Amino acid sequence: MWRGLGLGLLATGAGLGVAELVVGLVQDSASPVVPVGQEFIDYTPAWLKNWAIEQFGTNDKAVLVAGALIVILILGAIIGVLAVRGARAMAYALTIAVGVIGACAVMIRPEPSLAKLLPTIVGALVSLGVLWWLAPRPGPADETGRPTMIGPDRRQFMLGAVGIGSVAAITGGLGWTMRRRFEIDQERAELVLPRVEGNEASAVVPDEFSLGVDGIESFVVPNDDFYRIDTALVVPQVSIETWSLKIGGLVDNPMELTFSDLLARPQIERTITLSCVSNPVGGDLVGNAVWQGVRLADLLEEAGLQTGAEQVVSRSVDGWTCGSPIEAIMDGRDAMLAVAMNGEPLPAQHGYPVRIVVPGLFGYVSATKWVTDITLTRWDEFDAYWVPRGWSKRGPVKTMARIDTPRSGARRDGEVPIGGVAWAVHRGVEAVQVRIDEGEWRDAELGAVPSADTWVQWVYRWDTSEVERGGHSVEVRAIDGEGEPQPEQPKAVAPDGAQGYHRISIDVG
Ligand SMILES: Nc1nc2c(c(=O)[nH]1)N[C@H]1C(S)=C(S)[C@@H](COP(=O)(O)O)O[C@H]1N2
Ligand SMILES: [Mo]
Repeated sequence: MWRGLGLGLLATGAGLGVAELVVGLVQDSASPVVPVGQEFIDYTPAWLKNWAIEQFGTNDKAVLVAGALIVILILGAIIGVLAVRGARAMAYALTIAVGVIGACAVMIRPEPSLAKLLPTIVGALVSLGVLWWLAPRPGPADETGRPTMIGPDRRQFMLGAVGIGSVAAITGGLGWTMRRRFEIDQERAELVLPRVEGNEASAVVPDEFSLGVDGIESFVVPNDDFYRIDTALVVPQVSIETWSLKIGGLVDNPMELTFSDLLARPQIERTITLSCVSNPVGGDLVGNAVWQGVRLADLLEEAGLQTGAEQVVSRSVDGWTCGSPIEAIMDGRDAMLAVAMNGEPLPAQHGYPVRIVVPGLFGYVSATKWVTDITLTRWDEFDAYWVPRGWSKRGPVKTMARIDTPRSGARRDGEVPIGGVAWAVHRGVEAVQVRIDEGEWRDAELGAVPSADTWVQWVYRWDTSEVERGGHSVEVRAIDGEGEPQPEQPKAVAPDGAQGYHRISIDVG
């Protein structure tokens, strides 16, 4: 009896779990649970419906889903008992019947489709599989010719149960998390952001910052090409309906803002280069985008910073943390709570609906995506996520120049445009210099920039007509706005960012 109950619940749970995973993976597919519940409602007598609404109010949807689940699990338990009591055919038939009812419920809802049926079909097959595997079934006849039963012994059954239970829980949880991405896509597509004062059209990317040289990364990197770094296995799906930001710790007036509170505040728009501390010399974990949002300094001012606050710890919905020096946020630069990237609401993977951007700090100490909490504290009070993992507490962006074109090893002759991008975020780039075969440093031509917070395009037109045929080394360095040249000594990315010259070779011929 208990074994039958357990088996039935496992088979049903595994079916529901895997079905949920399919819902999370396949856009436009549908869980059978809600439609079954809906059908059930349509046939519920009015008095019961009214009673339920009175009792549960706006939770009636949750109650409905719970009710449908309970009914399905009870059926599953009955099926399990049938299966261990020798009525296996009956158990299979009932499982299929439940699947068919689920499928019918899905199909009579508006806009039926095959994709919608998929989770129900897969779920029913998984339930059948579990029944077949864990219920005793007839084996070959013994020597006296009598039928025998085979199936898992007690230990195998327990192991199987634990395994299947875990699979059900994991697939169900994962599916449930992932399905929300389809809902967030919809919400994000419909979201209209407020205009930025003084901006006619948002995020127009002016050509004036481009040198027009083929092969150099575009001045503003489109959202789809922007590098992505985070610890999230599944991109968090955070609705503006439920999002809020708490500001607390060493402040006089702790506050909590909703998304509409944030949108009601004055908006700024700034072009800021974001880069990752793990970017190797010459790497592409760096990008430049136009961010719209609210100045963080104004908010912290309003919250009433207390003396002694040194570190601004921000936390994302998935528990990731980072700590930024308070000076970097309060010294007048445009640190912001960003809601838009290149004229669109933040893409989910870049932190929808709200992230932090601080010009001049590496991402791991500033750029919290899906941010939901800001706590003012001291340096010795808290170590953020990457600090105990061997990374520096402070991470100012290092001055760096990168060669984008030509690719190393390319064969060229005549006039060769050597070009790329260089950044010293918030200090600005004063000059970029190129040297061939470790000769003299020669100034490259720089593109225009809107501020010291962005990278700059550079190009050096190398005349190779007098140059010996064969391989030549090309190196580049940037000099920041304080006149400080980028250091030559190579360093690895840990603990506070790579260092050294980007170097390529060009084959003249
Ligand atoms: N919630 C959260 N935010 C995060 C991270 C993270 O792991 N989780 N990684 C940070 C790091 S290391 C970098 S470099 C930037 C990258 O931002 P992007 O993915 O939008 O380019 O996000 C930062 N924000
Ligand atoms: Mo990073």
